[in-house]
Amino acid sequence: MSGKDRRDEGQGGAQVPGATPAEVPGARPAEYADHGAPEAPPPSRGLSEIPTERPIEAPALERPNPGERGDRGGWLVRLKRGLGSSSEKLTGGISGLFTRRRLDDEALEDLEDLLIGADLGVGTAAKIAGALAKSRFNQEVTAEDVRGAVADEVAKLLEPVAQTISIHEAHKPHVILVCGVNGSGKTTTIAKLARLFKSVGLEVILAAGDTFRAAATEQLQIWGKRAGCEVIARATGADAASLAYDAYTQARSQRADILIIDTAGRLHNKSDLMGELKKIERVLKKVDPAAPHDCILVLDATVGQNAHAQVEVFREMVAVTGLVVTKVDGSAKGGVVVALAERFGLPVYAVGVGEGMEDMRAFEARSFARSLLGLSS
Ligand SMILES: Nc1nc2c(ncn2[C@@H]2O[C@H](COP(=O)(O)OP(=O)(O)OP(=O)(O)O)[C@@H](O)[C@H]2O)c(=O)[nH]1
Ligand SMILES: [Mg+2]
Repeated sequence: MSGKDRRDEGQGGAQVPGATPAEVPGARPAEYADHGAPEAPPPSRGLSEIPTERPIEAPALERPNPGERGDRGGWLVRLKRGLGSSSEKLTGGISGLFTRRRLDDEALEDLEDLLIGADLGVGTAAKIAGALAKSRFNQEVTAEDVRGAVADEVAKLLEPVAQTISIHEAHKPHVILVCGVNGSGKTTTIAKLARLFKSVGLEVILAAGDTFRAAATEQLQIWGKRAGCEVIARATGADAASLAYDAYTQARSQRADILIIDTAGRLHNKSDLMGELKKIERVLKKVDPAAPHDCILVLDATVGQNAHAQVEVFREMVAVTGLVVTKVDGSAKGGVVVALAERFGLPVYAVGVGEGMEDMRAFEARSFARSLLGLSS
């Protein structure tokens, strides 16, 4: 099947569960009362940097200098290692196709198929092939030329989604709901975010909204301690929405800057659990209709094509504002990040490059694109 044939087939997303969330079990209506109109639109404080090779205004954060080898090398090496399997597929494939070859229709179609095979998505593959056709049609090209040109196009596609999370100070707290499937890296990402926010002097409270497993609460408490954040938790089996509501009112009364709410990992095809997530969102809105102010979907980069279904279904349930893509240091299927950018256009706030609290970086379009094509930055 050619790339062109595949273009009309869509991405084959999973079924969206038609969840009709029930009322909060054991809800206490008086406490769920509306706290009045939302405050005047808050000024946006650009928390401009997830720790990255770019300098950041973060007094407590060890900041890598832009030109310094240490961190830059470290992060790029991990990114390259992580993207290794996708990168090999692409670079090997391109080398196989283009040992001096005229960039005619057939060559473009072969390239398009290769890009689709590397998870970049049908739409992206067509765009890249189209851009190459425009600039180099019928020219003789080498594999190097093609890799460079593809990397440039991928970087262009990624640039609009390479954004940082903006914290609105006046929200007090800015509420971040974190969701994703089991084991995608939610709790670890929360720890990384907490550390980052604390490092720029913001008061952060964490809510252990994964009330299903005692171990989940303990895990967040350990991370909270390390990051120096209060963790609001309840007994195992407590209602997650109720906890989220109470955590929000408490964080509000304490004038915290940020509240990050962990949630249980849920399979996107389990409608009851997805309904529960919707319920959490709904009770937060009783305090402030604009809450949660951010809803981060955490995606494990190693899952490949399944990420499409995850984004699709979580977006049906809650207003996802951005993505954090984790395990980019593992055997990541990086191509899918490009496909997601093209298909959904959701901001990618950060990427996870390890299990430690410091192992999060800004998503940088050019570095990512060039690593994906096996090129040095
Ligand atoms: N290599 C690597 N491992 C990661 C990264 N992020 C998370 N992990 C690991 O992935 C595993 C799952 O991480 P968690 O943060 O517990 O994931 P979760 O989404 O909270 O999981 P559940 O609560 O069970 O749904 C842990 O072993 C983490 O150390 C990352 O960026 N890179
Ligand atoms: Mg967790």
